[in-house]
Amino acid sequence: MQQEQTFVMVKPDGVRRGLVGAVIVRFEQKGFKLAAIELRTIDRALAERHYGDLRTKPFFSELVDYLTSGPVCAMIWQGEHAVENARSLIGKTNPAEASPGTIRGDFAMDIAGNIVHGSDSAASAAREIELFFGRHAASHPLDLFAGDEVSHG
Ligand code: IDP
Ligand code: MG
Repeated sequence: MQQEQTFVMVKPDGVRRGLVGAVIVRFEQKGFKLAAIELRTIDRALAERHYGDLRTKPFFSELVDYLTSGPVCAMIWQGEHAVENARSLIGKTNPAEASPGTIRGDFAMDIAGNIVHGSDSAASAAREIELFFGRHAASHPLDLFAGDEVSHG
């Protein structure tokens, strides 16, 4: 069983709409374990670094405005193939194309307000975890719930 960590963030529109709980429930129901969580308002420098690969896009400054418009809920979720599983729970970037049953498919309509972020690769996850939670958090999956194997038989 390959344990992995991924970085997930409820973006300001999701926090504003009271969807932090709904997002957490879906990750817990899927079987992820929460490894870290923090509500914080991020500055433009961090938003620009987080979305650094989109720097040349025409919507980049609008994206940074969006991400800094209120508190975000930054989380590390851990589990089997966490990056891929998180992306499939979250759904396609454009909520209009995201399937019902996904977070974006169920809770959003507009690409500029798509509620939630999830890392797109293991390398992105490591980079984003370090960016938001510091170097010590990015090293390896934690042995969080050592008793789980026993309770699941
Ligand atoms: P992802 O969040 O599904 O990984 P990315 O392509 O990495 O999608 O884009 C990052 C974020 O930038 C999206 O979640 C969305 O908030 C925003 N975004 C992407 N494309 C557009 C666009 O065409 N207009 C406005 N915002 C966009
Ligand atoms: Mg992305």
